[in-house]
Formats: sequence, structure tokens, C-alpha cells
Amino acid sequence: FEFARAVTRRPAASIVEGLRAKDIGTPDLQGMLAAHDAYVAALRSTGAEVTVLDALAAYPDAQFVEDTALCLPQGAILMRPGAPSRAGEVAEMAPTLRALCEDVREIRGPGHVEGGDILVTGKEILVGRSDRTDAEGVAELAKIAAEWGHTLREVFTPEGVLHFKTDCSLMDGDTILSTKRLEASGCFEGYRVLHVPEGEEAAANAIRFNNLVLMADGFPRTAELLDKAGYEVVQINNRDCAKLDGGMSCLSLRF
Ligand code: CIR
Repeated sequence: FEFARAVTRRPAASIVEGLRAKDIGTPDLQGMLAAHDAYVAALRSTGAEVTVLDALAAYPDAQFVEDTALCLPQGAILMRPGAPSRAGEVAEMAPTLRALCEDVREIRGPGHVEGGDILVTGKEILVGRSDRTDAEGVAELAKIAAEWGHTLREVFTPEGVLHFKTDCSLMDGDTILSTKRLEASGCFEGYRVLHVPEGEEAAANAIRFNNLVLMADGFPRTAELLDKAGYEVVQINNRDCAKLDGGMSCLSLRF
């Protein structure tokens, strides 16, 4: 959770076309831009260098950069999104990572992996199979991770949940914030788990970034739980991103 850098992308007016599991309203560009500014400012306040890429009108989900790559200390791995409309986002991200990372590998297929399904903890990489991430994709990623000395464990994203990290986040090397429904799968054995209070499941997608925990605002019981556990919490308006099933982790690559 200690990072020198992050890469984000400004949302485009085409966000209204962004993918969503359920239509709960049209996201508002001005609202999303204001939230994005607050998000970038919070990342920068920790001393990290934050790259803000230009909006990409051709890809309505492109501000959710996390899904395009996995960044590890050894280098970056370009993903192969399971959502066909998002496949082209990877090539848009590649030059930035090639400029910033020592080594850049890629998932060539035929499998698929999206970054939202990957949780890097202090001791391993957990990858949740989901509607976007399949067994072949996990296997290809595992090979690259092994070459770089990482242990990768395949786990499962619950039915009806977009990404593995929709329901969990790393708080420190061995502490995870998780919904009860995800933890019930047994995937966090050996970790200290903080449960997101019932009814606040959407707060589970947070990020620990250096000294801060960034979480969506509007979830007072989760904020209190994290505060009591000793974390310095910054709350960001996630109302518009939530309409596209997006949260704190989706909005940046961190390394
Ligand atoms: C999608 O369905 O792909 C986007 N609307 C949301 C992606 C959220 N990304 C993430 O959780 N890492």
C-alpha cells in the first residue's frame, strides 16, 4: 500500500454510455469531474506523483483505468478485459506504462482478466474469477506473476458482483476490508478481516494509498469502523461512478 505513483484518466462526456449491471440513473459529467479532482488531490496529498490522462470519448468506461493493467514492483502486465467494449482501452494505456515501468508484459489470450478482479496483498496475489475474468486468463497471469516471484491464488467473485474488488480492499499488508458475502467464500483465511457493516456493502471498494484510506462518502458506519481501527480516512463523492458500478480502486493504477 506504499506507492510512489498513480495513473488516472479524466472521465469523458461519453460516460452516459458506460456499462452498468442495473440502470439506477444517468451519471453526471460535472459531478464525476469534481469527484475525480478530489480523488486526484487526495492521492497527491500523500506525496505521490499522479499522472492524469486525457479523457477518451471512444471508451465510455476508460476512466476505470484499473481494469487495463496490473502494476507490480517488477513491471506492469497489460490485461485483456472480458467486456468487449473495453478491450481497446488497453492499447490506450500501454504507452504510459511503457514510459513509466521497467518491464511491460501482456495477457495475450485467449483468456480474459480485468484488474478489478485482482487484489495484491502483502503475501500473494488473489485473482477472482468473474463474468470478466476466466480460468485461462488467470492461468496466463499466474505464469507471469511466478516469473516475477509472486504467488497467485485463484478465488471466486460472488455471483452478481462485478469484480472481486467490488467487495473488498486491502487496508494493510494482512488486513482486508470485505463484505460478509465475499468473506463467506473462505478466500481470506489467515488474514485479519474487517467487515463492512450490513447495508453499506458499496463501501467495500476502498483503497489504502500510503497514509490514507480513500472510501466513498455516504457510508458513516464504515467510515467510523475504519477510523476506530486507526486508519486516516478520506471520503470521496462516488455517486456518479456508482451508477456505472465503479468505485475507489477502479479509478487508478497504483505503483
Ligand atoms: C464496467 O462495467 O466495466 C464499468 N462500468 C465499471 C468498472 C469498474 N471497475 C472496477 O471495479 N475495477
